[in-house]
Amino acid sequence: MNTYLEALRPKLSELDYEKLCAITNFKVHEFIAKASDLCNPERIFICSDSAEDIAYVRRQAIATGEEKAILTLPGHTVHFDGVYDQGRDRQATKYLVPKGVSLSKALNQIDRQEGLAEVKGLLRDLMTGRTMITRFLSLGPSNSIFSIHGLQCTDSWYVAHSEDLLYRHGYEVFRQSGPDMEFLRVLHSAGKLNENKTSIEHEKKRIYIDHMDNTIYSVNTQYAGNSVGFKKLAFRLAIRKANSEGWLAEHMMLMGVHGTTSRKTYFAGAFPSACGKTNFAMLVPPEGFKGWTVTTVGDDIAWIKPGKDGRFYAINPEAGYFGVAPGTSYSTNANAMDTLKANVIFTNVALTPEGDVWWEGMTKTPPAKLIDWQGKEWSPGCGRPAAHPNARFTVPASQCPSIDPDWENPAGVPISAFVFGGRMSKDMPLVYQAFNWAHGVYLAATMGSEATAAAIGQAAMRRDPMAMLPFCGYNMADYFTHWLNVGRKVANPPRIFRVNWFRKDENGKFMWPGFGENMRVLKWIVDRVHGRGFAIESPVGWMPRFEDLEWKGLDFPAERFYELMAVGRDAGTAEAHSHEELFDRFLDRLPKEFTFERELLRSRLWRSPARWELAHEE
Ligand code: GTP
Ligand code: SPV
Ligand code: MN
Repeated sequence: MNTYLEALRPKLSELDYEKLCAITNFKVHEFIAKASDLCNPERIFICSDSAEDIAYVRRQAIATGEEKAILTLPGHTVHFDGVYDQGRDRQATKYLVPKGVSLSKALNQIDRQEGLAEVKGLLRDLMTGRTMITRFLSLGPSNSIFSIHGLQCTDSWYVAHSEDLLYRHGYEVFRQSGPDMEFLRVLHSAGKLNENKTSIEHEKKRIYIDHMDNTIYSVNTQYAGNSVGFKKLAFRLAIRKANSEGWLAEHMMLMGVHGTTSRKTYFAGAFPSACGKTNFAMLVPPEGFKGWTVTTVGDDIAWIKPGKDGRFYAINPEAGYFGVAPGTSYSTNANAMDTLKANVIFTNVALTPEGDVWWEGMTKTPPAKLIDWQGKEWSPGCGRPAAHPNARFTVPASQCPSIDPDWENPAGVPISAFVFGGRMSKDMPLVYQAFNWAHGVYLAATMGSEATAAAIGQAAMRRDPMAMLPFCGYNMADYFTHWLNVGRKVANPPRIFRVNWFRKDENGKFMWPGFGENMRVLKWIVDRVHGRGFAIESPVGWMPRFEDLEWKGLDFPAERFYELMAVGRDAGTAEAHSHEELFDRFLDRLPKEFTFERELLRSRLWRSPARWELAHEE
């Protein structure tokens, strides 16, 4: 007799009891029983992959008030998070480590016993009177060597519904695989809610990662980045697993580009949160690119493994997008807008009097009256944004018109280049290519970016190596070494590029039109990858001349392009100097190559004129 199953029985319907019995993995029963013991829900709902169960979760999200149906858009709902719950919370997110162990000085960590006692204390009896929903999910396509499975227990129908849109169903995998299948575990409670069904005890928000037990605890939060365990929390566990097994789990979008003559070329790109991954992955080629197609594989996370043919292969472990709404419009990202036609949860957006959604940048002129993301009346010019800057949409990837035909290929897609880009309003050129793998890893590791709304309380300019600083659950220096090593192991590692769509002129205006026009940069990258594109050696890397980019359909003066590409010697030297500050934090284990690369950068800058411009080279 399985005592866990028997203990759970009184809280399960007959049908749900059967669903749970059909899974023979004893660890599943154990996790759910312990979660139930701790949180004390009134009942437990076992969500299978059936359409009926999935529809029930969505209906409950609306019935409980966690989501509201949008009357003008059938199939759409909206959910609001609390004022203090509008992004990933770095303060509240901690790694549990045993006594005397440190994963890294730079990480937020807490003694494992102490942390477990604290978070379990907060979770105790928190689901009283509520239903605990259990969701079985698969990260990655079915039958893929990449895929990892997960189980989340939550008292939030909104979270359970979001997971349905973002991940592949996994109940059948759990049912069919025997008693030994490994899986990730997440226990979440939204905690005390107000009358709007918003978590209120934000001082008691905790997100604890127990890598020793592959378990995540999340409490008193609803923001999906903190509560949907398989988004950025399981990602942290995957990063550690990748490190120990010789592959890469990255904060990257994945896209394919098909030109008029070339084969399809796949790219992986890391841009820090709210710096353009979703938009780049869904890029709509502008006029002048007839015959070119861009396809989307993923917009946030990529798992990358060396293949037998000397190339890297990547999959998207997710099956949906949790994308930034502000700035998304038919002119910036038509693919995203068309993806949003059905089955969407909007979060923290503004509502029109008709009950439709709106966010900054969605239309040129805002509606005359809105209810803002905090439920207050809003009119243009009132001085507040109507939607929160980190307002988002949650939507299945399969609805994206540009979805790549191979996005679910269990073997992944072959990667030809890595593109890294932050949000830099000064000094950082539009595009350049690394001289070699080690230099490329250095460029990626020193990536800087200006603060965005995706995380709470960021410094104005921060270094965000590979866009991974918020997520990497071990020493960053070891992570850099891991990157250098995986590149050494494959015969043909991807080429590495740095891009920056966000340089501003003296009036504070973006100098580069961005979005679809990024295709011009992308085409040069495709050309370089296939050994066709021309480049000049600059102090920072290989750069295209004006005539190396395709300009058909865009009136962009050469002088302006050269301004965008200029490298200031003093600014470059200051930049190189501040790399030192970054590396000091990880000094104990910093790869030697990084010291050499910094020295080489300084010497190239020392030899360059005060303002290095491509035009001078001609
Ligand atoms: P996360 O989901 O947080 O990881 O973000 P992301 O990297 O996917 O960023 P996303 O594509 O959602 O873009 C974030 C913000 O940057 C949005 O407001 C976009 O409109 C804006 N953005 C994206 N690409 C460009 C661009 O090429 N130029 C300009 N000016 N803005 C851009
Ligand atoms: C990010 O912040 O990078 C996101 C959103 O993609 S979250 O799910 O909060 O991580
Ligand atoms: Mn992200």
